[in-house]
Amino acid sequence: MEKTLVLIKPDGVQRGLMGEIIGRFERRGLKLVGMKFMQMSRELAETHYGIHRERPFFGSLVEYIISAPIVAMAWEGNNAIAAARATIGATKPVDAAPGSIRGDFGMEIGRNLVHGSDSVENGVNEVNLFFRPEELVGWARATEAWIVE
Ligand code: IDP
Ligand code: MG
Repeated sequence: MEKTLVLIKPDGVQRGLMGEIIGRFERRGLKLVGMKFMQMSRELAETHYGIHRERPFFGSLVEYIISAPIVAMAWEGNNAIAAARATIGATKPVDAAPGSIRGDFGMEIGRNLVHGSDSVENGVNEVNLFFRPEELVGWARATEAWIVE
């Protein structure tokens, strides 16, 4: 089953949007299999965003993501990566569709509220970066047959 790592970034936490953001994934039908409230270390941030190391915004991106607590979540489902990315919206909030998290709550790319894995492979790697195997919870959801045919 596909897994995606979703982070509520420091702006989402500081603005009191944790419940709102979690609720959107929950209502969508994704299944929560891991969650922790934490503050990222610089080392974890530089690893997580390592692909952007050479980009001009890398320094400010790392400072932003470690500046306050985040919520790290692992969500599971068929096409979990694509479903979560659509719920999150385009990277630039001004381009994000209304109804998406970034389209409803964001104004700037450097304060875009949420992270979501962008491929199946990165979903696996990012979930493993934030969660030990024993921190992931396999559970039978009572509503499963009403969400998955
Ligand atoms: P994504 O979060 O939609 O997958 P990526 O291109 O992977 O977008 O970029 C990772 C994060 O880096 C973005 O969510 C955003 O916080 C930040 N970022 C990307 N491009 C810029 C930029 O041009 N200026 C400032 N921050 C940026
Ligand atoms: Mg990305």
